[in-house]
Amino acid sequence: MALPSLRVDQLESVVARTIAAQPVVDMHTHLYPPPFGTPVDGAFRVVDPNGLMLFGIDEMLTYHYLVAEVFRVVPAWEMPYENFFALSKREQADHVWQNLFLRRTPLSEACRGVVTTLSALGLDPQEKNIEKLRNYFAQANPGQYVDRVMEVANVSSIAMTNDPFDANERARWLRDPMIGNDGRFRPVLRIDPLLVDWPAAARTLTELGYVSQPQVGAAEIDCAKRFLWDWVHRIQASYVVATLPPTFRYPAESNDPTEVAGQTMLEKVVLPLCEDLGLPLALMIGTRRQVNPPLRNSGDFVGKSDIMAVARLCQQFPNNKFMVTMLSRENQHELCVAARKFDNLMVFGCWWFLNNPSLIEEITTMRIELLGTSFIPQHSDARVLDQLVYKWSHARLVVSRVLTKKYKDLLEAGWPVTGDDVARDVRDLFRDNFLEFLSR
Ligand code: FIX
Ligand code: ZN
Repeated sequence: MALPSLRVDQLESVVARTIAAQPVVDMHTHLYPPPFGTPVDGAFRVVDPNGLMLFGIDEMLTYHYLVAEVFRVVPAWEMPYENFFALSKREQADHVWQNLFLRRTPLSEACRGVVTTLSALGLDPQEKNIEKLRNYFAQANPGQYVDRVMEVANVSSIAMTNDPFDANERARWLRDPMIGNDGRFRPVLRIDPLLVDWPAAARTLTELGYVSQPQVGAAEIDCAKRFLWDWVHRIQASYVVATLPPTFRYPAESNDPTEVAGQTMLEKVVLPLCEDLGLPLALMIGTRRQVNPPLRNSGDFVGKSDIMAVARLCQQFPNNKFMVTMLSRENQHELCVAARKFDNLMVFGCWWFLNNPSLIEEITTMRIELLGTSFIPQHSDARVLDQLVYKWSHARLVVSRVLTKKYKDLLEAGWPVTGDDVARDVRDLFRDNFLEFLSR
Protein backbone atom coordinates (compact mmCIF):
# COMPACT_ATOMS: atom_id res chain seq x y z
CA MET A 1 0.00 0.00 0.00
CA ALA A 2 1.33 3.42 -0.93
CA LEU A 3 2.47 5.54 1.99
CA PRO A 4 0.54 8.74 2.60
CA SER A 5 2.11 11.96 1.45
CA LEU A 6 4.01 13.97 4.04
CA ARG A 7 2.44 17.21 5.22
CA VAL A 8 4.31 20.46 4.74
CA ASP A 9 4.89 20.72 8.48
CA GLN A 10 6.50 17.24 8.55
CA LEU A 11 8.95 17.83 5.75
CA GLU A 12 11.74 19.56 7.62
CA SER A 13 12.11 16.90 10.29
CA VAL A 14 11.66 13.93 7.93
CA VAL A 15 14.25 15.26 5.48
CA ALA A 16 16.72 16.10 8.25
CA ARG A 17 16.30 12.68 9.87
CA THR A 18 16.63 10.86 6.57
CA ILE A 19 19.76 12.74 5.59
CA ALA A 20 21.30 12.25 9.03
CA ALA A 21 20.63 8.51 8.81
CA GLN A 22 21.97 8.04 5.27
CA PRO A 23 25.55 6.69 5.25
CA VAL A 24 27.66 8.70 2.84
CA VAL A 25 30.03 7.41 0.19
CA ASP A 26 32.65 10.15 0.12
CA MET A 27 33.93 10.23 -3.45
CA HIS A 28 36.96 12.51 -3.06
CA THR A 29 39.22 12.90 -0.04
CA HIS A 30 42.93 12.98 0.70
CA LEU A 31 42.61 10.44 3.52
CA TYR A 32 44.51 7.20 3.99
CA PRO A 33 44.26 4.13 6.22
CA PRO A 34 46.87 3.45 8.93
CA PRO A 35 49.34 1.36 6.84
CA PHE A 36 50.25 4.57 4.98
CA GLY A 37 51.86 5.76 8.22
CA THR A 38 50.97 8.28 10.89
CA PRO A 39 53.44 11.11 11.51
CA VAL A 40 53.43 10.88 15.34
CA ASP A 41 52.65 8.14 17.83
CA GLY A 42 50.47 8.38 20.92
CA ALA A 43 53.27 9.95 22.94
CA PHE A 44 53.75 12.60 20.22
CA ARG A 45 57.05 11.04 19.17
CA VAL A 46 57.68 11.54 15.48
CA VAL A 47 57.56 8.03 14.04
CA ASP A 48 56.93 8.59 10.31
CA PRO A 49 57.27 12.30 9.50
CA ASN A 50 55.92 11.82 5.98
CA GLY A 51 53.15 9.46 7.08
CA LEU A 52 49.99 10.09 5.11
CA MET A 53 47.27 9.22 7.59
CA LEU A 54 46.55 12.48 9.38
CA PHE A 55 44.28 12.88 12.37
CA GLY A 56 44.00 14.81 15.62
CA ILE A 57 43.88 18.39 16.81
CA ASP A 58 47.33 19.45 15.55
CA GLU A 59 46.54 18.25 12.02
CA MET A 60 43.11 19.88 12.11
CA LEU A 61 44.54 23.22 13.20
CA THR A 62 47.29 23.18 10.60
CA TYR A 63 44.90 22.36 7.72
CA HIS A 64 45.92 24.56 4.82
CA TYR A 65 42.57 26.41 4.93
CA LEU A 66 43.40 27.57 8.47
CA VAL A 67 47.02 28.37 7.70
CA ALA A 68 45.80 30.80 5.03
CA GLU A 69 43.40 32.32 7.57
CA VAL A 70 45.98 32.76 10.31
CA PHE A 71 48.13 34.85 7.96
CA ARG A 72 45.13 37.18 7.57
CA VAL A 73 45.38 38.08 11.25
CA VAL A 74 49.10 37.64 11.93
CA PRO A 75 50.54 38.84 8.64
CA ALA A 76 53.87 37.77 7.22
CA TRP A 77 55.62 40.92 8.43
CA GLU A 78 54.91 39.78 11.99
CA MET A 79 55.33 36.05 11.40
CA PRO A 80 57.37 35.49 8.24
CA TYR A 81 56.15 32.51 6.23
CA GLU A 82 59.45 30.68 6.56
CA ASN A 83 59.41 31.14 10.35
CA PHE A 84 55.92 29.69 10.57
CA PHE A 85 56.80 26.67 8.45
CA ALA A 86 60.02 26.15 10.43
CA LEU A 87 57.94 25.63 13.58
CA SER A 88 57.04 22.11 14.64
CA LYS A 89 53.50 20.97 13.87
CA ARG A 90 52.53 21.47 17.52
CA GLU A 91 53.89 25.00 17.52
CA GLN A 92 52.07 25.82 14.29
CA ALA A 93 48.88 24.44 15.79
CA ASP A 94 49.42 26.52 18.95
CA HIS A 95 49.81 29.64 16.81
CA VAL A 96 46.55 28.93 14.94
CA TRP A 97 44.69 28.06 18.14
CA GLN A 98 45.88 31.25 19.85
CA ASN A 99 45.15 33.58 17.00
CA LEU A 100 42.04 32.19 15.36
CA PHE A 101 40.27 30.56 18.30
CA LEU A 102 41.35 32.27 21.51
CA ARG A 103 42.05 35.83 20.41
CA ARG A 104 39.18 35.91 17.91
CA THR A 105 35.81 34.31 17.37
CA PRO A 106 36.19 31.18 15.19
CA LEU A 107 33.52 32.25 12.72
CA SER A 108 34.94 31.13 9.40
CA GLU A 109 33.70 27.83 7.98
CA ALA A 110 37.06 26.10 8.51
CA CYS A 111 37.24 27.35 12.12
CA ARG A 112 33.65 26.40 12.81
CA GLY A 113 34.51 22.99 11.42
CA VAL A 114 37.04 22.38 14.18
CA VAL A 115 34.44 23.35 16.78
CA THR A 116 31.77 21.07 15.26
CA THR A 117 34.24 18.20 15.11
CA LEU A 118 35.42 18.55 18.70
CA SER A 119 31.83 18.75 19.96
CA ALA A 120 30.71 15.72 17.96
CA LEU A 121 33.65 13.70 19.27
CA GLY A 122 32.47 14.49 22.79
CA LEU A 123 35.21 17.02 23.55
CA ASP A 124 34.62 20.45 25.00
CA PRO A 125 35.49 22.94 22.27
CA GLN A 126 35.64 25.64 24.91
CA GLU A 127 38.53 23.80 26.50
CA LYS A 128 41.11 26.52 26.11
CA ASN A 129 43.94 24.25 27.16
CA ILE A 130 44.96 22.61 23.92
CA GLU A 131 47.05 19.99 25.75
CA LYS A 132 43.88 18.41 27.10
CA LEU A 133 42.56 18.12 23.55
CA ARG A 134 45.87 16.64 22.42
CA ASN A 135 45.70 13.97 25.09
CA TYR A 136 42.39 12.72 23.75
CA PHE A 137 43.81 12.12 20.28
CA ALA A 138 47.07 10.72 21.64
CA GLN A 139 45.16 7.80 23.09
CA ALA A 140 43.51 6.90 19.80
CA ASN A 141 44.44 3.68 18.06
CA PRO A 142 44.58 4.73 14.38
CA GLY A 143 42.72 1.70 12.99
CA GLN A 144 39.95 1.90 15.54
CA TYR A 145 39.85 5.66 15.26
CA VAL A 146 38.98 5.37 11.55
CA ASP A 147 35.92 3.36 12.57
CA ARG A 148 35.00 5.84 15.25
CA VAL A 149 35.20 8.86 12.95
CA MET A 150 33.31 7.08 10.18
CA GLU A 151 30.61 6.20 12.68
CA VAL A 152 30.31 9.73 14.05
CA ALA A 153 30.36 11.22 10.53
CA ASN A 154 28.11 8.42 9.21
CA VAL A 155 30.41 7.82 6.27
CA SER A 156 30.45 4.28 4.90
CA SER A 157 33.24 4.53 2.34
CA ILE A 158 36.12 6.92 1.73
CA ALA A 159 37.74 7.50 -1.66
CA MET A 160 41.46 8.23 -1.41
CA THR A 161 43.56 10.24 -3.86
CA ASN A 162 46.52 8.01 -4.72
CA ASP A 163 49.34 9.72 -6.52
CA PRO A 164 52.07 7.59 -8.12
CA PHE A 165 53.86 10.83 -9.05
CA ASP A 166 54.36 11.55 -5.36
CA ALA A 167 57.60 9.79 -4.39
CA ASN A 168 56.54 9.35 -0.78
CA GLU A 169 53.22 7.69 -1.59
CA ARG A 170 54.65 5.73 -4.52
CA ALA A 171 57.35 4.15 -2.35
CA ARG A 172 54.72 2.95 0.09
CA TRP A 173 52.70 1.19 -2.63
CA LEU A 174 55.83 -0.38 -4.10
CA ARG A 175 56.99 -1.60 -0.69
CA ASP A 176 53.65 -3.10 0.24
CA PRO A 177 51.30 -4.02 -2.62
CA MET A 178 48.52 -4.75 -0.11
CA ILE A 179 48.76 -1.33 1.52
CA GLY A 180 45.49 -0.10 0.05
CA ASN A 181 43.61 -3.21 1.00
CA ASP A 182 41.24 -1.72 3.54
CA GLY A 183 37.54 -2.15 2.77
CA ARG A 184 36.75 1.25 4.26
CA PHE A 185 38.90 3.04 1.68
CA ARG A 186 38.56 3.14 -2.09
CA PRO A 187 41.74 3.70 -4.12
CA VAL A 188 41.66 6.39 -6.82
CA LEU A 189 44.49 7.07 -9.28
CA ARG A 190 45.67 10.68 -9.54
CA ILE A 191 47.54 11.58 -12.72
CA ASP A 192 47.95 15.39 -12.85
CA PRO A 193 51.48 15.52 -14.36
CA LEU A 194 50.45 13.34 -17.30
CA LEU A 195 47.97 16.00 -18.36
CA VAL A 196 49.54 19.25 -17.19
CA ASP A 197 53.30 18.72 -17.00
CA TRP A 198 54.49 16.04 -19.40
CA PRO A 199 58.24 16.85 -18.99
CA ALA A 200 57.93 16.16 -15.24
CA ALA A 201 55.80 13.07 -15.89
CA ALA A 202 58.41 11.81 -18.39
CA ARG A 203 61.15 12.15 -15.75
CA THR A 204 59.16 10.08 -13.27
CA LEU A 205 58.23 7.48 -15.88
CA THR A 206 61.87 7.16 -16.93
CA GLU A 207 62.97 6.77 -13.32
CA LEU A 208 60.48 3.93 -13.02
CA GLY A 209 61.70 2.17 -16.15
CA TYR A 210 59.10 3.48 -18.63
CA VAL A 211 61.80 5.38 -20.52
CA SER A 212 60.28 8.57 -21.98
CA GLN A 213 61.53 11.74 -23.61
CA PRO A 214 60.21 15.26 -23.03
CA GLN A 215 58.85 15.17 -26.60
CA VAL A 216 55.87 12.90 -26.99
CA GLY A 217 56.19 10.23 -29.68
CA ALA A 218 54.96 6.66 -30.14
CA ALA A 219 57.38 5.32 -27.50
CA GLU A 220 56.12 7.82 -24.92
CA ILE A 221 52.51 6.95 -25.63
CA ASP A 222 53.33 3.31 -25.21
CA CYS A 223 55.23 3.93 -21.94
CA ALA A 224 52.47 6.09 -20.52
CA LYS A 225 49.89 3.44 -21.41
CA ARG A 226 51.86 0.75 -19.63
CA PHE A 227 52.49 3.01 -16.62
CA LEU A 228 48.82 3.86 -16.31
CA TRP A 229 47.69 0.27 -16.80
CA ASP A 230 50.17 -0.94 -14.18
CA TRP A 231 49.10 1.65 -11.60
CA VAL A 232 45.37 1.29 -12.16
CA HIS A 233 45.80 -2.42 -11.50
CA ARG A 234 48.37 -2.08 -8.73
CA ILE A 235 46.10 0.10 -6.65
CA GLN A 236 42.79 -1.30 -7.99
CA ALA A 237 41.59 2.20 -8.82
CA SER A 238 37.87 2.99 -8.79
CA TYR A 239 38.42 5.91 -11.10
CA VAL A 240 41.14 8.21 -12.43
CA VAL A 241 41.39 11.87 -11.39
CA ALA A 242 43.27 15.02 -12.31
CA THR A 243 43.13 18.58 -11.05
CA LEU A 244 43.46 21.05 -13.90
CA PRO A 245 44.15 24.77 -14.14
CA PRO A 246 41.51 27.26 -15.31
CA THR A 247 43.47 27.57 -18.54
CA PHE A 248 42.59 23.98 -19.48
CA ARG A 249 41.16 23.90 -23.00
CA TYR A 250 40.03 21.04 -25.17
CA PRO A 251 41.22 20.99 -27.84
CA ALA A 252 44.36 22.86 -26.79
CA GLU A 253 44.27 26.41 -28.10
CA SER A 254 47.99 27.06 -28.07
CA ASN A 255 51.06 25.40 -29.54
CA ASP A 256 52.63 25.26 -26.11
CA PRO A 257 54.40 21.86 -26.17
CA THR A 258 53.29 20.95 -22.65
CA GLU A 259 49.66 21.67 -23.47
CA VAL A 260 49.87 19.72 -26.71
CA ALA A 261 51.55 16.82 -24.89
CA GLY A 262 48.77 16.89 -22.28
CA GLN A 263 46.16 16.65 -25.01
CA THR A 264 47.97 13.73 -26.63
CA MET A 265 48.13 11.93 -23.29
CA LEU A 266 44.44 12.57 -22.71
CA GLU A 267 43.34 11.38 -26.16
CA LYS A 268 45.77 8.54 -26.74
CA VAL A 269 46.44 7.21 -23.26
CA VAL A 270 44.03 8.24 -20.51
CA LEU A 271 40.66 8.18 -22.28
CA PRO A 272 41.23 4.91 -24.18
CA LEU A 273 42.36 3.17 -20.99
CA CYS A 274 39.44 4.55 -18.97
CA GLU A 275 37.06 3.45 -21.70
CA ASP A 276 38.52 -0.05 -21.91
CA LEU A 277 38.34 -0.51 -18.15
CA GLY A 278 35.02 1.30 -17.71
CA LEU A 279 36.60 3.80 -15.31
CA PRO A 280 35.30 7.36 -15.01
CA LEU A 281 37.77 10.20 -15.42
CA ALA A 282 37.23 12.88 -12.77
CA LEU A 283 38.34 16.37 -13.74
CA MET A 284 38.64 19.00 -11.02
CA ILE A 285 39.05 22.21 -12.93
CA GLY A 286 39.95 25.71 -11.85
CA THR A 287 42.97 25.61 -9.52
CA ARG A 288 45.54 28.28 -10.11
CA ARG A 289 48.46 26.76 -8.24
CA GLN A 290 50.83 28.80 -6.10
CA VAL A 291 49.82 32.42 -6.59
CA ASN A 292 51.66 32.96 -3.31
CA PRO A 293 54.37 30.27 -3.17
CA PRO A 294 55.68 31.01 0.36
CA LEU A 295 52.24 30.02 1.65
CA ARG A 296 52.92 26.53 0.28
CA ASN A 297 49.71 24.51 -0.23
CA SER A 298 47.72 27.37 1.30
CA GLY A 299 48.90 29.53 -1.60
CA ASP A 300 46.63 28.12 -4.35
CA PHE A 301 43.94 30.24 -5.95
CA VAL A 302 40.87 29.92 -8.14
CA GLY A 303 40.18 30.85 -11.76
CA LYS A 304 37.23 30.73 -14.10
CA SER A 305 37.42 27.81 -16.52
CA ASP A 306 36.09 26.82 -19.91
CA ILE A 307 33.06 24.54 -19.82
CA MET A 308 33.12 24.07 -23.57
CA ALA A 309 36.27 22.01 -23.01
CA VAL A 310 34.19 19.64 -20.88
CA ALA A 311 31.32 19.63 -23.37
CA ARG A 312 33.66 18.79 -26.25
CA LEU A 313 35.21 15.94 -24.29
CA CYS A 314 31.79 14.53 -23.44
CA GLN A 315 30.69 14.82 -27.03
CA GLN A 316 33.81 13.46 -28.70
CA PHE A 317 34.28 10.61 -26.23
CA PRO A 318 30.73 9.33 -25.70
CA ASN A 319 32.02 5.99 -24.42
CA ASN A 320 33.92 7.69 -21.62
CA LYS A 321 32.42 8.72 -18.30
CA PHE A 322 33.38 12.12 -16.88
CA MET A 323 32.91 13.31 -13.30
CA VAL A 324 33.51 17.05 -13.14
CA THR A 325 33.71 19.67 -10.43
CA MET A 326 34.76 23.27 -10.93
CA LEU A 327 36.27 25.60 -8.41
CA SER A 328 34.87 28.89 -9.56
CA ARG A 329 31.40 29.94 -8.48
CA GLU A 330 30.92 31.60 -11.86
CA ASN A 331 31.28 28.26 -13.67
CA GLN A 332 28.55 26.41 -11.79
CA HIS A 333 25.55 27.33 -13.89
CA GLU A 334 27.14 26.54 -17.23
CA LEU A 335 28.48 23.24 -15.87
CA CYS A 336 24.95 22.26 -14.80
CA VAL A 337 23.62 23.08 -18.24
CA ALA A 338 26.38 20.98 -19.81
CA ALA A 339 25.23 18.04 -17.65
CA ARG A 340 21.73 18.39 -19.15
CA LYS A 341 23.29 17.77 -22.56
CA PHE A 342 25.56 14.84 -21.81
CA ASP A 343 24.56 11.72 -19.91
CA ASN A 344 28.23 10.78 -19.61
CA LEU A 345 28.85 13.85 -17.42
CA MET A 346 28.35 13.61 -13.65
CA VAL A 347 28.64 16.91 -11.81
CA PHE A 348 29.99 16.61 -8.29
CA GLY A 349 30.83 18.50 -5.13
CA CYS A 350 31.13 22.05 -3.89
CA TRP A 351 34.87 22.15 -3.92
CA TRP A 352 37.28 23.90 -1.56
CA PHE A 353 36.47 27.65 -1.67
CA LEU A 354 32.87 26.69 -2.53
CA ASN A 355 32.54 24.45 0.50
CA ASN A 356 30.75 27.14 2.49
CA PRO A 357 27.09 26.91 3.54
CA SER A 358 25.95 29.96 1.57
CA LEU A 359 27.52 28.67 -1.63
CA ILE A 360 26.50 25.05 -1.14
CA GLU A 361 22.93 26.24 -0.67
CA GLU A 362 22.98 28.31 -3.83
CA ILE A 363 24.71 25.66 -5.94
CA THR A 364 22.65 22.71 -4.67
CA THR A 365 19.40 24.60 -5.22
CA MET A 366 20.42 25.38 -8.78
CA ARG A 367 21.53 21.80 -9.42
CA ILE A 368 18.22 20.39 -8.23
CA GLU A 369 16.33 22.88 -10.36
CA LEU A 370 18.34 21.94 -13.45
CA LEU A 371 19.20 18.30 -12.84
CA GLY A 372 16.69 16.88 -10.35
CA THR A 373 18.66 14.47 -8.20
CA SER A 374 21.07 13.34 -10.94
CA PHE A 375 24.26 14.78 -9.45
CA ILE A 376 26.60 14.24 -6.49
CA PRO A 377 26.03 17.13 -4.11
CA GLN A 378 29.23 16.97 -2.14
CA HIS A 379 32.58 15.35 -1.49
CA SER A 380 34.52 16.21 1.65
CA ASP A 381 38.05 16.78 0.30
CA ALA A 382 39.09 15.99 3.88
CA ARG A 383 42.84 15.86 4.44
CA VAL A 384 42.55 15.08 8.13
CA LEU A 385 40.39 12.13 9.14
CA ASP A 386 38.45 14.04 11.81
CA GLN A 387 37.33 16.59 9.21
CA LEU A 388 34.86 14.03 7.86
CA VAL A 389 32.76 14.89 10.88
CA TYR A 390 32.25 18.56 10.16
CA LYS A 391 32.42 18.47 6.40
CA TRP A 392 29.53 16.03 6.32
CA SER A 393 27.47 17.40 9.19
CA HIS A 394 27.65 20.90 7.73
CA ALA A 395 26.84 19.66 4.22
CA ARG A 396 23.93 17.58 5.52
CA LEU A 397 22.40 20.65 7.17
CA VAL A 398 22.50 22.67 3.99
CA VAL A 399 21.27 19.90 1.69
CA SER A 400 18.42 19.27 4.18
CA ARG A 401 17.39 22.89 3.95
CA VAL A 402 17.45 22.87 0.17
CA LEU A 403 15.58 19.57 -0.22
CA THR A 404 12.92 20.60 2.30
CA LYS A 405 12.25 23.74 0.32
CA LYS A 406 12.08 21.84 -2.96
CA TYR A 407 9.70 19.18 -1.58
CA LYS A 408 7.52 21.94 -0.19
CA ASP A 409 7.32 23.58 -3.61
CA LEU A 410 6.37 20.21 -5.09
CA LEU A 411 3.66 19.55 -2.50
CA GLU A 412 2.24 22.96 -3.17
CA ALA A 413 2.24 22.20 -6.89
CA GLY A 414 0.08 19.16 -6.16
CA TRP A 415 2.52 16.20 -6.07
CA PRO A 416 2.52 13.92 -3.00
CA VAL A 417 5.89 13.29 -1.39
CA THR A 418 6.28 10.25 0.85
CA GLY A 419 8.95 9.26 3.32
CA ASP A 420 10.05 6.58 0.85
CA ASP A 421 10.50 9.19 -1.86
CA VAL A 422 12.71 11.20 0.44
CA ALA A 423 14.73 8.13 1.41
CA ARG A 424 15.31 7.16 -2.24
CA ASP A 425 16.35 10.66 -3.28
CA VAL A 426 18.72 11.02 -0.34
CA ARG A 427 20.24 7.61 -1.07
CA ASP A 428 20.80 8.62 -4.69
CA LEU A 429 22.41 11.92 -3.75
CA PHE A 430 24.68 10.69 -1.00
CA ARG A 431 25.55 7.23 -2.30
CA ASP A 432 23.98 5.66 -5.35
CA ASN A 433 24.58 8.30 -8.02
CA PHE A 434 28.29 7.84 -7.51
CA LEU A 435 28.25 4.05 -7.22
CA GLU A 436 25.96 3.64 -10.22
CA PHE A 437 28.10 5.96 -12.31
CA LEU A 438 31.15 3.86 -11.44
CA SER A 439 29.46 0.65 -12.48
CA ARG A 440 27.56 2.01 -15.47
O1 FIX B 1 43.44 19.11 -6.18
C1 FIX B 1 42.79 18.74 -5.21
O2 FIX B 1 42.44 17.56 -5.03
C2 FIX B 1 42.44 19.77 -4.19
O3 FIX B 1 41.27 19.37 -3.54
C3 FIX B 1 43.55 19.97 -3.22
O4 FIX B 1 44.72 20.12 -3.92
C4 FIX B 1 43.35 21.15 -2.28
O5 FIX B 1 44.57 21.43 -1.68
C5 FIX B 1 42.34 20.89 -1.23
O6 FIX B 1 42.64 20.25 -0.26
C6 FIX B 1 41.05 21.43 -1.37
O7 FIX B 1 40.16 21.21 -0.58
ZN1 ZN C 1 41.15 17.33 -3.38
